[in-house]
This record gives sequence, structure tokens and C-alpha cells, in this order.
Amino acid sequence: MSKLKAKLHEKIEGWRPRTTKLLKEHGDVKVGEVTISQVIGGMRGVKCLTTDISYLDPFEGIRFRGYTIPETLERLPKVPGCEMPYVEGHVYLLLTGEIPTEEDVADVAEEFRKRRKVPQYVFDLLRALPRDTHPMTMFSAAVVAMQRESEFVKAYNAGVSKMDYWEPTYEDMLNLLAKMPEIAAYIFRMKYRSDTIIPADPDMDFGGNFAHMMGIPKPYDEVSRLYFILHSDHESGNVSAHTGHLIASALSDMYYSVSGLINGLAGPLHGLANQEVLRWIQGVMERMGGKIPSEEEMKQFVWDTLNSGQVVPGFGHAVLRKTDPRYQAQREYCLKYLPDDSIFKYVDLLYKVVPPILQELGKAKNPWPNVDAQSGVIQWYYGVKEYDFYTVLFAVGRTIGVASNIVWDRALGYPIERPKSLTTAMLEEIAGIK
Ligand code: HAX
Repeated sequence: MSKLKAKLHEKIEGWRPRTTKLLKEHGDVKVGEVTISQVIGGMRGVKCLTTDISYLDPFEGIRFRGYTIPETLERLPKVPGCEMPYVEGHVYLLLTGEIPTEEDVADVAEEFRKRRKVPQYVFDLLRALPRDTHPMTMFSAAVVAMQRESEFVKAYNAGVSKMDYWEPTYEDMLNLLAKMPEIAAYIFRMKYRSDTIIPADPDMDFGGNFAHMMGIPKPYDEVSRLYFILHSDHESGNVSAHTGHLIASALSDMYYSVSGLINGLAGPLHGLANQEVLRWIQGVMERMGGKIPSEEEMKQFVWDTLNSGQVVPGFGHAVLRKTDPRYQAQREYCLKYLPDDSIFKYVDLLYKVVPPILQELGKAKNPWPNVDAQSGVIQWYYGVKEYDFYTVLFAVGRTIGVASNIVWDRALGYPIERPKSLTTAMLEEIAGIK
């Protein structure tokens, strides 16, 4: 071990007990408006962000502009002959707060059509990366590479007034969002389908065109629409949304912000959990030789995971205190279209087995499944078995919500974010530790 690393190791070991003591024995001591456990503990529950685009109730789940998931799916205009709404309509809803008419949806679709063409250098960049690069890294790199296209930067350099910041920000949102399905599908086909790229079909809607470029027949278009809508927003405190908002607060443009949100989403405690769920289940399946485990066997796998110090992916949430309605919406889809699928059966068995175990363990505040527990099953069923791609789908959806927020951030003139930090010694002093 290098001298520097050894020194650091020694420092960390010495520091940790201080943090633990502060949290355990003085967590409720007030520091201004908040407590020591909130200062150290990832700001859980601190009310210090504002958004009107979605709200997450711990027991009810997400509402998009006031609408629950079933209400959103029911009220938005549907693609003809399909059960799922236009993603374009959801973009309209999140940006404006109003349910769009068919005409409004056609308008958004036309906006996307005009802005769809991905610059060639993005594909060249993707090709220059080692082929085993994680698809989230590829996606993030592709997005940030397009930063030179930013309308906000052009307007800012030309001296645009603060009051008008939102307009070029809105242009950046639509320009970027219009290209994301094609970039995502390109990464998929280049990496996992022998580099056989399928060109976009400009006459198709956002979700339909994505399914077409992925090369997956119906009803994958329905899955894509459902997926992008469900993953779009989860108020502002989650890592991807907060990262996007934070970066944009420095007036970094949409491309920097979205690339950043993708990086945050790529963590296994956040969006990457959907990949981890499938990886975990594959491990169980291998050990079971492909047969569905009994309840007892499944319990043992869960305990083995917990006892080895890992989390059970797809369960728990920082805010939710019930089964995630995004999980429920996808479960309903599975019950309708793939009730006999073996991986769905595994996931359903987990739904039965994991919550009581997490409750028994008594650490997790929410023992119930989150969105990521169910999403990979559907992808796998339709042939997307390369589970490290799943979070890219999440990222396309999440950009809709975060970008809408960023447009509103600029419209309402929210300032640069700058919370205040304290030293451990200061916290100890506040807690009265000698
Ligand atoms: N398995 C095992 N332990 C878990 C757990 C799980 N699924 N969920 C929570 N815990 C543990 C935490 O690790 C923590 O342990 P320590 O005190 O030892 O650190 C303790 O229970 C308390 O955690 P919490 O307050 O209930 O939850 P947090 O707000 O700290 O974390 C997480 C929320 C989602 C990160 C957490 O539940 C987790 O790690 N879940 C598994 C990963 C996952 O599914 N992530 C996706 C969440 C949804 C999402 O953002 N999607 O993008």
C-alpha cells in the first residue's frame, strides 16, 4: 500500500467513530432547521427543493402534475390501436400541467420529427469507444458530446436576458429528447445485435419508433411507451433528478445536465438496480439449475445475500413506504401479457418472500419493492436479455421529467444551489461532545 493510501486508511479509521457517534447519540440535535442525522445522512426528508411537475407521497406514490399513474395512463391521448398513451402527450403534460388534445400531441410529435437527426460525430464517438464500455457510459458520452449544439450557450453568449433563459433551455430539451431514442437504440444494436443498425421511421411516434429501431416487434412499442412514462419523474430529490437540477443551477446547459443525470442514474442504489435485479435473479437461476425455487429456497437466497453484506436489489426506497405504483403498473402488464414467464414467477416469489425478511431484519424503512424490481422482467421477455442496457431505457424516460424541471427552473429564475457544510468538529461542538 502506498504511503498516501496508508495515511488515508488511518485517517478514515480514526474518523469513522466520530461520525457514528454523532449519528447514534446526537442524531436529533438541531443544526439550524435540521438534525445531525439529516446533515450526515444524505439530507433525508429535508424539505428544500421545489417542483410542480411531480409529487411523491410516501404511501400513495408518484403523481405527475397531480395525476396518479393509472389516471395518467387513462387520460393521455392513445396511439391509434394501442392501449398506451403517446410519450409526446406525457411531455406536454409534464411541461404544461395540462392534459393535451390530439392536436397538441401531433404538435409535439412534429417538433420531435424536425429535431430528430443525430449528428454523425455522435455515432463516430460511440464507435471509437471500446465495445465493452458500459451502455450508460456510452449514453452519457453521446449526450455530453452534443453540448456544442446548445442553443442556451449561444443565447447566453449573445447576452440573452435572464427572463428569457427558459426559451433556449426549452429548445435544448426538445432537441436532445428527440435524439435520445435513436442514440439508445444505436448503442443497443451496435453492442448487442452484431452492429446491425435500423434507421428511424419518421412517421412513427416516440415509443413506436424506439421499438422499431430496437428491432423488436409489437407489443414492445407499448412496453416502450409505458416504460418511458413510468420512469419520467419522481419529484426532485432523487439522485438523477437532483443531479440534473444541480448542474443546471450553475447555468450549465441541458446537455451537461442530462449527461450528469445519466451518471447518477448509473449507480446500483438508483437506476442501475434494474440491471442488478436481473443479475441477481440469474445467479439464483443458475444455482437452481433453471427450476423455480421453492419459497424456502428463495428465502435462503435472500438471507445469503443479506448476510454477505449486500442489499436486495429492487426493494426499499428513501421516500416510499409502500409497494411502488410503478412496480404495480408493470406487474399488471406482466399478469396480462406474460403470466407464465419463469422470470416473472421468480420476481413474484420475491414479492412474497423479501418484505417479511427485510421487516424481520428491521433496518430497511421500506421493505416493499420499487420500480426496478419488475422492469427487467418485461425487457427480458421481449428479448432484451442484455441487462446492462436496462438503465439506458430508464435514462431516456427520466430525461423527460428532469428536462421539464430544468426548463421551469430557468423560467422561475431558481438560483445556483449552494447548501452549507460544517466540519465534523463543528457538529461535535453543537452536540456538546467534549
Ligand atoms: N436490502 C438490504 N438492506 C436494505 C435494503 C435492501 N433492499 N433497503 C434498505 N436497506 C438497508 C440500508 O442499506 C440501510 O442499512 P445501513 O443502516 O446498514 O446503512 C438501512 O436498511 C436503512 O436504509 P433506508 O433508510 O431504509 O433506505 P435508504 O433511504 O438509505 O436507501 C435505497 C434507499 C433505495 C438506496 C435502499 O433501499 C436500497 O439500497 N435498495 C436496494 C437498491 C435498489 O433497489 N435501489 C433502487 C431504488 C429505487 C430507485 O431509485 N430507482 O432508480
